[in-house]
Amino acid sequence: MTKSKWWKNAIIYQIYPRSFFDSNNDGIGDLNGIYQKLDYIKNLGIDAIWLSPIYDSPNADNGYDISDYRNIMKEFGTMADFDSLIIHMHNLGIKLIMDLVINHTSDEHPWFIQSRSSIDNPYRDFYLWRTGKDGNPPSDAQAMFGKSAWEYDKFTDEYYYHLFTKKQPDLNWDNPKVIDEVIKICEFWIEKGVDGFRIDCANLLGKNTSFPTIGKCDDFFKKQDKLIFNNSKNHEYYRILNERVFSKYDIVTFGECTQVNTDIGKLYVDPNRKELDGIIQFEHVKLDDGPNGEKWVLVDYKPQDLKRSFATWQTALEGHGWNALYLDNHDQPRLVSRFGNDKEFREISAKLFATMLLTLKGTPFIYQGTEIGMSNLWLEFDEMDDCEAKTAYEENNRTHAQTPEQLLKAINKRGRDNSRTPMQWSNNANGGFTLVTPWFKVNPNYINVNVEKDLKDKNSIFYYYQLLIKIRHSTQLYTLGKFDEYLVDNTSVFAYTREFESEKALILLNLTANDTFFEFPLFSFFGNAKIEISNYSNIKLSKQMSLRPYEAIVLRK
Ligand code: TEU
Ligand code: CA
Repeated sequence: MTKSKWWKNAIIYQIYPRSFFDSNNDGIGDLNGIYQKLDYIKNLGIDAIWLSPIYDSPNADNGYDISDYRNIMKEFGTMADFDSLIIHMHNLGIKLIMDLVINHTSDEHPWFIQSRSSIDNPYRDFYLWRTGKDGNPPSDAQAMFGKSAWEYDKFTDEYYYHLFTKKQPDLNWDNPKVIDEVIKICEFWIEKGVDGFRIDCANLLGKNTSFPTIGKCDDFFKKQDKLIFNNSKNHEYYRILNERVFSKYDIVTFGECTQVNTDIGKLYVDPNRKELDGIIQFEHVKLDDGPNGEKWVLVDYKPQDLKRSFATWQTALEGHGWNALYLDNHDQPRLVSRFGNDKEFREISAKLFATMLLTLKGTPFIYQGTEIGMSNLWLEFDEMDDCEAKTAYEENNRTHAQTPEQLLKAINKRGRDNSRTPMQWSNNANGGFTLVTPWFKVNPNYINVNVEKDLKDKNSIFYYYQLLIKIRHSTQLYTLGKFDEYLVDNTSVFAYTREFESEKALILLNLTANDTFFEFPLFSFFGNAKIEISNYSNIKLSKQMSLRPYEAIVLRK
């Protein structure tokens, strides 16, 4: 079939259902809650929603541990609720992208219950089982959240492999029956009307299943590189999935690929290779990692690295594949706290990064709450929910790698709980998310940062996003235009043009909290251009120019 490229023009809104809106006051967000807020999402200008997992799950990793791919988690509602949600979305012209978690299942999935029951069970090979070595795990492979990737199972006296928590056993993609089952799951949801998939852990499915010894090395990622990241088998799987299911429908596939550079990334999304449509890569969300790729460190990212990272991906994928653009999501801290300034420049810096997100090439993903500038919060260890943070805490208790104070600071800076707090709808109790005690702490700043307030203020972050989206929808310039970078060596100002047929725009972004002087690029051409949008007023263009803290200007010819 000929596929339309609707997803190139689309602005996607990510919903983490547990924290979006609680419609029945049990403290947990749900599908009817999303239904009730669709007008709000439509008003923002959104074309499609990516829904984090809503399938049946014991919630060891908030739904990223699926126990039934064809049922809705009870707390979120029923299949009938899902059916009315998707009908209503489609009536409003909003498409639905489901999260496809196929690297692993829950240990409570019937396949795994069968698999662990005996060595000759037909489902045994759905997972990765190995015998231990003299009472030790089969290899020194480590899980993503720390600790061994092997869990001993007494029923059959063997170990199973899990890249995430021990409640998330990895599927064995070498088994063609696993692929057949995944294809059936895709078809089930496509028949229900979904418009695409965000593929979880997309570049981790294929593993080196001889599980060679990794040995001593401080860098977790380097260490596991050959074992789990970007195994060439992944490409084979996507070609099969593409041929047997993706290519048959007008759907989009975005692959979440951690640990890819542009050379590898291109392979997943080069249209000629017929694998995936778009790549969600991680380079820019690792700029504040420690020197050995550590997550729990206190390192500040450098604006020039952010520039370089985005420019590299923009250039490398030109003509070779499609980017997903994001600055935060349910796994990342809030963008204003991380890349901007969540104190005196919260609104201005939120608008600056909105400008960047919506003027680069690729499909922009806006994470719930980012459109009103929601920020990180402070949590004590006993208030945390995220399994990754909890594992880090337990591990640190064992190894004493950091003082508890250092670790607490680091988790509060980088942890996933930051983005998972309930959506702040109003300044009513619990931010208007629920009438009862919510499942998770609400950021206390909901009094000042909430949807109701933004909707009343014409200068709000919300309306700035709305305007940017309108602008992006009014032309093909920002969707298809070529990207060219200027002021490459400037450590503060990210400057680039987008060009499509006779249209051209210059984007000037001061990524810092300081006034910044620079030599205006292409002044003779853009010096008299119209200001398409800016987060400041009173702009005077000149050849020697200065930008105010987090100032963003888009000039259009
Ligand atoms: O994340 C996959 C992933 O690559 C992890 O490294 C993730 O970035 C982690 O949060 C880093 O600290 C996906 C999901 O987005 C995540 O929520 C799940 O926990 C994970 O898969 C397992 O399903
Ligand atoms: Ca509820």
